[in-house]
Amino acid sequence: MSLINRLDTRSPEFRAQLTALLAFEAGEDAAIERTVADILTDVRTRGDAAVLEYTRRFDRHQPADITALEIPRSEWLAALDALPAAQRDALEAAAARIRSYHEHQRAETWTYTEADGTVLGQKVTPLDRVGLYVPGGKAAYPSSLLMNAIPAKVAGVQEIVMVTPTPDGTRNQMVLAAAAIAGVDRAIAIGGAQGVAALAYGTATIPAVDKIVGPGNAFVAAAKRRVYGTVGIDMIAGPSEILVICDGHTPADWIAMDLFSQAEHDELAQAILLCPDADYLAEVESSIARLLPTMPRADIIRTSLANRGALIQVRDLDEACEIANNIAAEHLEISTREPERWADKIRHAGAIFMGRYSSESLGDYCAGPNHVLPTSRTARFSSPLGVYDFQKRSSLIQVSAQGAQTLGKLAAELAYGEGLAAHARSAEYRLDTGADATTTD
Ligand code: HSO
Ligand code: ZN
Repeated sequence: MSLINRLDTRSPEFRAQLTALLAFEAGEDAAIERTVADILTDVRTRGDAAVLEYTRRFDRHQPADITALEIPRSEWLAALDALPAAQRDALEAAAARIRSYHEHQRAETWTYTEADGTVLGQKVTPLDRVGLYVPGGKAAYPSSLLMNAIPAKVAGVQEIVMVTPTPDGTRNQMVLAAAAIAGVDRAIAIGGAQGVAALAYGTATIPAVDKIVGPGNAFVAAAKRRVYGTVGIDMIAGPSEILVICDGHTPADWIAMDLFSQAEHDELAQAILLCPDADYLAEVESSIARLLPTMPRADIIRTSLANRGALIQVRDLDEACEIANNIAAEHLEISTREPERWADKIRHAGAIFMGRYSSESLGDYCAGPNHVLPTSRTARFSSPLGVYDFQKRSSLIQVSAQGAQTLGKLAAELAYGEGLAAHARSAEYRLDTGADATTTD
């Protein structure tokens, strides 16, 4: 069996093969949905007592009471101090770069004044309080904590409440250290649907937040979907994806490893290479064969490449761009000469890595842009997580006495047309009809 699927755009079956390769349904699991619905209701009605019970049951440890689940700041600071110096420096340097990148995204309040003195605008306000879900176990990535918390801080969010399950009571030290660096305000050792419920509804000890962000398992995703509306949520992430467009002149090992870098996340991750040069594709395939056994996560990579990976021969780079727009990948590497030329043609991708030196892994950790990106073709209509996800807008309307004349007539006309007389009269009161149109200033 070959290591990775080989496709050719010239083949009559190509479109069908590509569609099959891209198909990914997160799917709703009825049993999970029922369990989650019950947990949400229980936490909503019984608060802390329910949170404590579920934590004891699912996380297999016996906290004395709910307050024992708060992870005190002294513990995060100790975790930070205990980190090997090189790791701490790297986390801090990455955090600084992520912060300065996101500072460019901050939206500001704006207004403009019309000729008659009417002022219109938009006031930008950060969310008050954000809940950050951090998974427990092996997929607890400190880098993801930075990517979620820092934009919220840059937006001006006053309080970030992190929840993280601690299976068997074990706390991930690098995650706690990252929380200290990112400026998280509180950390609570709860997780699963009960953690999401506590954040959405609030309990006596856990404050209700306005938005919940961060990745989680199927229970967390189902809980987030269900509390949406009571609170805001971020996107529900699918498996990681990398799409590489290469002109055939980047060392084949580099590209093979770039494909591995996302394939190693998950058996369902997707790694695809588009290239016009058949010899180069063969070279990458031999790099894959040679390098794969050296990888600690070889099993995951092998499954991911065999099921969802592909080396695709294209007619030319124009066709590669067209296919890339169709795939709308989470990450797109353009490993060619003059990458700007091809990037110009890309309309749909979560992040575009341009040139042979821009490996996706740099974006995952420290280039600066966010690594929380639209997956499963949602880059067609959505964007990377950013400061704008933690800011909201209010419209500003300040109508001058003169402006009220023109707008009042317009509004009244439309309001009578809709049969809404109070609207019309309210606007007409402010028309300068002489009689009692007096105000105090
Ligand atoms: N590539 C992942 C993010 C990540 N990579 C975290 C390493 N750590 C998002 O698709
Ligand atoms: Zn990654």
